[in-house]
Amino acid sequence: MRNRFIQWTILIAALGGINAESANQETIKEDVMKEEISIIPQPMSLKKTGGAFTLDRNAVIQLDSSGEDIAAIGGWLGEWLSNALGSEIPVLAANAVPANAKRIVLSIEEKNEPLGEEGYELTVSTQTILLRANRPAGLFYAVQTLRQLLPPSFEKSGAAAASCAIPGVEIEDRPQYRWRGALLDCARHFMTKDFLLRYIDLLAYHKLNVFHLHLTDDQGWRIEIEKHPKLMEVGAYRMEGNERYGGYYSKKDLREIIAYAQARFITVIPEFEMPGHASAAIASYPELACDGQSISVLTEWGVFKNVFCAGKEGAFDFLESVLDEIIDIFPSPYIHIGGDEAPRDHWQECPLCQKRIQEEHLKSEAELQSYLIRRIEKFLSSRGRRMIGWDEILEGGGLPPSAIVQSWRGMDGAVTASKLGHDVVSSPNPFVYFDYPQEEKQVSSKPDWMILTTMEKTYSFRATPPELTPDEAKHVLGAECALWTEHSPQEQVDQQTFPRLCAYSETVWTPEKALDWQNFQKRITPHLERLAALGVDYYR
Ligand code: TNX
Repeated sequence: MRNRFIQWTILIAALGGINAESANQETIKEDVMKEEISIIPQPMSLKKTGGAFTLDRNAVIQLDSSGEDIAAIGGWLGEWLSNALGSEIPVLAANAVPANAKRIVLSIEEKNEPLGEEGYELTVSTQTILLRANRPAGLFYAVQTLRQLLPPSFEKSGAAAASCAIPGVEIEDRPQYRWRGALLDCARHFMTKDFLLRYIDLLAYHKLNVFHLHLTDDQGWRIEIEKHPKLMEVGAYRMEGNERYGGYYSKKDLREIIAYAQARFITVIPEFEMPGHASAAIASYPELACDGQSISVLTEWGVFKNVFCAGKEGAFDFLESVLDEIIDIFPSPYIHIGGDEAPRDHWQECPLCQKRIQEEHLKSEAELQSYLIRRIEKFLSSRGRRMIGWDEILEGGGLPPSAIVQSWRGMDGAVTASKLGHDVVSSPNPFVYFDYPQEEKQVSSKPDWMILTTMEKTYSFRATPPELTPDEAKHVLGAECALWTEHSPQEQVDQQTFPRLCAYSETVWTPEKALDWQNFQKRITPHLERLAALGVDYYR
């Protein structure tokens, strides 16, 4: 440990231009090349300024203003540094800091408009580290960057070093996109609450700000809805052999997850799938389907014909009452209603669906689907929320302009939707689909999955389709990567997510012209050490 610390001090000192006389020059050179400053996602601008700030037990954290956010961010940083340095780093108001103290200054001050809501400046000089942002989110991201200027051992619990030299830099940074999301499918496999909290920490570390929870599907219902208790009694579990497998999140769990995410500037967006991927709900309440036949929560993967009936008013009552409880739990301005992969076979044979088609002067089952989507959109708008759905919600036409389209079948949905004036979130399969294998050797056990999503492929992802005009491109809010978990129980999630998520984070944060795969490859190696220190079981 001590050896490692000395190496770090020397190499960081060397990076900063300090002459580490007593050290063996050969070793320094090698280490310097290995351990360049490497931040992921790459900041918009970074200049090395020489010199270094020696961080040790004498440093203090200075808060330049009062307020809950700055106190929380300073408090977190103070605890984290105290833990790593093995001695208390005080967090003080500006007037309580001794005149000649070495200080880490946190400042929230509206000054530099281009930094926007999420940008920040980070300056490291010999006596001071300054983190400044217009808004709390920016300050939070400045802290994430500062973490990456320190050795990976600082991420482990327990004292890492008594001191450490941080290279002199000037960083100015802000995100490329305002919607930088990650989807986790907790329906196909259930993940514990603690696991989700840890996942949120890892998203925040990569400066992502949307956590999309896929909560309902054919193989499980994962959200407590008081009005419909069978969703939890029946829908939340499936049989795996002789074992009952599943679980769901209580409202209390979800509120805790949401608050935890909010403290890390992450919005949690819930997804309630309709009209398809509805088997777990229909297993709980068969009357929601056209034929009313009872079914079991499914144990196989794929696309199934069990969809909500679009002819029965009772089915709409169910959808709306569930949405009301979801709205009550989730403060997110956006509610995801799925909308993908909904076969219309049952609707073709259902007298009530056919009656609805006639009465509403619809021309087809596709239009019946868009009738359902429009009705739900109207309901959500009446509750002050915006609807988001997968690109199938474009089918059948008539989608209200405020609806957001999430493009997953490649980028066609993104192009069509933004040309129609809808806001768009890009999630093209397979580029940002982390359920796909990352190399050939992973494929053998899943013969139908021959498409690879390598880290390089993910890095080549661009949220904005090149064919859009500048005005159309303004509709691209950003992107989401997705981990569908048919083949990934909780213990597999790290391997599927990392390190591809690191590459993805850069595509949504870093300005497009600064994206550079060669350069990223150099930075990912030290970044993997950080992930290891954080206990991430990344794919090797
Ligand atoms: C398609 S992406 C789905 C998911 C599957 C995924 C597997 C989307 C809207 N629907 O239900 O899990 O493919 O890659």
